[in-house]
Amino acid sequence: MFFPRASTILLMLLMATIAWSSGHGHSSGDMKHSKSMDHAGEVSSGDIVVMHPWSRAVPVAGMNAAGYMKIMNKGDKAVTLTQFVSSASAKTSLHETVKKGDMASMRALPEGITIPAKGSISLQPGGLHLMFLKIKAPLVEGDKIPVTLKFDSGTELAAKLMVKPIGTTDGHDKMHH
Ligand SMILES: [Cu+2]
Repeated sequence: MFFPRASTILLMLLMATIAWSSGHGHSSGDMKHSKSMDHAGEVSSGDIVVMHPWSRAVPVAGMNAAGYMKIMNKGDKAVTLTQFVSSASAKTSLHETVKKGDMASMRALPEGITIPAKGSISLQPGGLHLMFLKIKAPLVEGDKIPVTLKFDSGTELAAKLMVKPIGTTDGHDKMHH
């Protein structure tokens, strides 16, 4: 009885491994490797390209978190990012950080964020950003947060924000520059 059972378990493990690797693109299973391969995290839909989507580790559920990326519009009409959707937080919002003297505060952008024709915008610390209001679970370095961006053109784009260490200010992986 032992051998058939053991081989069944082995078969299941093998199948799980196959499912895992096919679901993870060119992942070698090596964490260090997959991290660098996902450096860009670039995705596109229609005229819109999202580059380098990232977030920052947040240790406690219920806190807010920010998301950053570069968004390019290759089309010849301006497009407005109206909303983003994520299962990572109870609510989401588009925000801008505004500095007055030494004070930095955030304001919501209910009208969305417009990307000019043949242009791009950068969501980055100190400026425009996605805001996750009350995250459901801590954001852990190396996690990828699924986010769907919605545009007034009807374009929807699914991106994955790479979670960088606490304290990261530009999201760029120094190893690759
Ligand atoms: Cu904010």
